[in-house]
Amino acid sequence: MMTDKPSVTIIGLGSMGQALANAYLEAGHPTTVWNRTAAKADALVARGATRAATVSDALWASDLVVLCVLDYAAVDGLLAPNADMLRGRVLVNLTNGQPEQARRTGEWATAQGAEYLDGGIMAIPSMIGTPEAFILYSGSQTAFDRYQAALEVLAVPNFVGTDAGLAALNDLALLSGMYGTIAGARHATALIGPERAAEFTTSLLIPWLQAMANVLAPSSTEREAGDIPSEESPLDMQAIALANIVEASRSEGVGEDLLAHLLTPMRDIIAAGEGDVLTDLVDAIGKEIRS
Ligand code: FVH
Repeated sequence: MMTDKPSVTIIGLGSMGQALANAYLEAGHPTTVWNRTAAKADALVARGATRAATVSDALWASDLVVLCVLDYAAVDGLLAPNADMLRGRVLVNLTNGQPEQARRTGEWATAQGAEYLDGGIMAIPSMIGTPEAFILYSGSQTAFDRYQAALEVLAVPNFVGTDAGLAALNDLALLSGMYGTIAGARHATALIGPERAAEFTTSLLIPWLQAMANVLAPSSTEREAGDIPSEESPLDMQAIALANIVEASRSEGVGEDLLAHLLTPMRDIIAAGEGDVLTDLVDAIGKEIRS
């Protein structure tokens, strides 16, 4: 097949790697694939992908190499024995990890003669290739600029800086917000009970959380720009509501820990006269978590 689209290698064909490889095949990129469990490549090969017999062959096949495996132990185990194949490659590592792991891998790959981009995928596999999916990248700006069009095949690319750890940092921060929201939502549906949980989530919880999203803005000025007048939500009123949630959770047999720990900082702020609106609590929680 003749094409001017760059060849790409995908290493790691779990549920995310499969979606990435399918997106490249769909977009007409010559695509080479490798996975530890070789059978996971079968369907992709049937659609036109080239199967690499070894990691070394996979690295040899394309200048652009996308790595998406379970964790950094797997990344290290795959790359270290094949260090001599990295020269001249752009290595895009979309494996979830910590900023320091990304920096360390970036420094190591660069020392082998590769250009390194770390990435944080903000999507689930079925979202890959849709406008809702975005991927955070950090590391080599020149590699990002050279391959931006190819990266757009997967998701909207968002370059967050030349420090290779920044994509992981932003990824983990976004996931932290997501897990906190999920935990709060689970608490809400536990209070409602299993029979009504699904209907409650769709008709009430999701619209409520969407309507309140502006309360997250980091400064009160920005929150006011988002039309949340502070004086409408006095903190002493909120403290009573929060105490009611904790008491109701207790009497309904629902774990109270998730929200009970907010009562102390809230009462401290009120007692110290340091704030009198809900948004002051948001700031106080932010400071407490940082310290
Ligand atoms: N799936 C998702 O919703 C999330 C969305 C956001 C990004 N994550 C991250 O993507 C990485 C891969 O996730 P995944 O969903 O593809 O995960 P699995 O389906 O469990 O596949 C894991 C692949 O990793 C291979 N692998 C594991 N250990 C090793 C190893 N020691 N050596 C070589 N390969 C290894 C595994 O191979 P196999 O078990 O099929 O042989 C799969 O290819 C991940 O960082 C997510 O956080 C996904």
